[in-house]
Formats: sequence, structure tokens, C-alpha cells
Amino acid sequence: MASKKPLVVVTRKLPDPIETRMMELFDARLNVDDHPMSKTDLIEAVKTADVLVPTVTDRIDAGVLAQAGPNLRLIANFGAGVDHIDLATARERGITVTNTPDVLTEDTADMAMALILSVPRRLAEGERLVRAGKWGGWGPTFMLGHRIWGKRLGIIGMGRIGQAVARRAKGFGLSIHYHNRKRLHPEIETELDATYWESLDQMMARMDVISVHCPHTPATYHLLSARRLKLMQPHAYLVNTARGEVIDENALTRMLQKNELAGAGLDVFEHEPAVNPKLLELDNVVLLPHLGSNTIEGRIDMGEKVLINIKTHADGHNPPDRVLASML
Ligand code: 8YV
Repeated sequence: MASKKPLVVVTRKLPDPIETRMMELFDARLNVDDHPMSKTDLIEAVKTADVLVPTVTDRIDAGVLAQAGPNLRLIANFGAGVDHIDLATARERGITVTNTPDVLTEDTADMAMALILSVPRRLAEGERLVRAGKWGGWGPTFMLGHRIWGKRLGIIGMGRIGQAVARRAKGFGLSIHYHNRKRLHPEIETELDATYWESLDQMMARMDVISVHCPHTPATYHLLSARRLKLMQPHAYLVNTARGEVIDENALTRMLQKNELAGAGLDVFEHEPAVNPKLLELDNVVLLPHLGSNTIEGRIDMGEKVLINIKTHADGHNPPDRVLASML
């Protein structure tokens, strides 16, 4: 007798090939019109599902998990970051959590590099000017930016994405510095020509560009606090493609307003999709709507990972991309 297919609730619209395979393999409930799920919708889902497939837009907190039915054994997150899931409560309830690492590394690193280039070179500002019909023509001192070749890049969080950014940045002539919980293996340090800073404060004060690549955890919430941001030099730039919560967005905005920092490139925000309205008024920022991993290739690869995690779990094995609370 064929075993019953697991009931899989997918909270958002995924690429068609992934949804098709999801339907073939599992008893899948898809979100056809892609409406973001309310807390009530999520509670309804966890009450009946065997597997939940959430994304960054779903808050799977203790309140939601408290309502989970006995069947819910797996949360197969579509995304690498899992800060929207209460991992400790999931573990207490014996629910396995998986994510989709690796496949979005290169795309996210590309986006960080794009911001590292576009803020000092005033790309978005120039584009807005042309589009507004306000460009009066070329001039030798018109709209000067700053060179990045030869400058120092400080990477906060030297995991997969941080290292992928370092590889790119080296090619653009930046020297690589990093702060990480653990120092890298000497071979990787040599390959990247990377300088390790045990003290984040010390590194912040000496860099021309800072790029954030650590996960958001209780330990990294406002890691870049008002105090730490003030350590940066006024000519320095800050780029964030990780999580908005890692930076005190209000403190950053105040500094940008007062030109205490040269500029910022932000793909993520503290209260997404809300953006501090004062940031919108500034010219020295590039603001993106969380586009870091948004390529169709990446989304399909992420979906494949979700499928493999669910299938492996359903077949009684440990899924490959288990997230352990102790990893954070
Ligand atoms: C994804 C991300 O788009 O994977 C992550 O952690 O931040 C994004 O790049 C999103 O999480 C999908 O759920």
C-alpha cells in the first residue's frame, strides 16, 4: 500500500517548476494568489500540516508554534535566514527546521558588490537625475564620487556570503578585512589576503567600506548600534544585504543626515517592508527592496532544496539542511 503523501502548506507563491514538483510529490497546498499570510492563516496552517514551507515574510513565533498540531514535524524554510522562526520552541516541540543555504550565496554577494560599487560612485543618484530630465551635461567636477580601488573593505560575518563578497571585492582592488565569531582557516585567509580583526570596534574605525553578512540572532541584534556606528570614519560607506535588525536604522539615518557617514547601500531594513521615511529623503543612500537573492535561477535552486529536505524527511532520513538552534 502506498504511504500517505505528507500535507505540505506553502505560504507564498514559488516558481512554477517547484510548485509543479511539489504537487507531484506531496499533498501540497499552494498560495496561488501569493497573499502574505496573517497570523491566523499561519495558525490554521500549522494545525493541520505535516510540513510548513514558510518564507522570510512569515513570523513563526512561539504563539504560532503553540497551536501546531501533532502532525507538524518539519518546517522547511524557503530561504537561508531563519530569524523569523522561533528555533528554540520548534526544537522543544520536536519540529525539525531546514533552510536553503549555499544556493543563494553568489547572487547575494553580487548584490552586495553592486551596492559597494553604486554608493561611492553615485549610481542611483545619477540615474535619478537623468530620469528627472535634470542633467545639464558633462563637467569635469560634476557629480564626483569616490574611487573604491585601493580602499579597505571590512566584512562583518565571514561565512559563505562574506567570503564570496571578499573574492569579488579583491578583483575590484579592495583590501579585505573581516570580523567573525571564529577566525578563518589560515589557507582561506591567505587565499583572500584577508586581515582578521577580533575587535569589531577596532575594525569599524579603520575601514572605508563596511559590508554586513552575519545572520540576525539575539546576539547580533543592533550589533551596529549608535555607539559602534559612530566609530566609523565620516568618509566611510555602509552596505547591508543581511538583515535590517543588525543595524540601528534610526541611528544610521541620523548619521547620514548629518554627513557623519558618506553613504549607505541597504537591501534590507529593520521593519520591512517599512523604510524609515527620512532615509527616502537622502541622496547618499541606495535603497533596494530585499533583492539580494532574487534571480530565477536562485529561486529554483532554493525550491529544489526545499523539495529535497521534505522528501528526505518524509522518507525517514535526516534532511540535509537541518538548522540547529546551537548553530546560531
Ligand atoms: C530570501 C534571504 O529572499 O534567504 C534569505 O535569508 O534573506 C532572502 O534572500 C528570503 O529569505 C526568502 O525567504
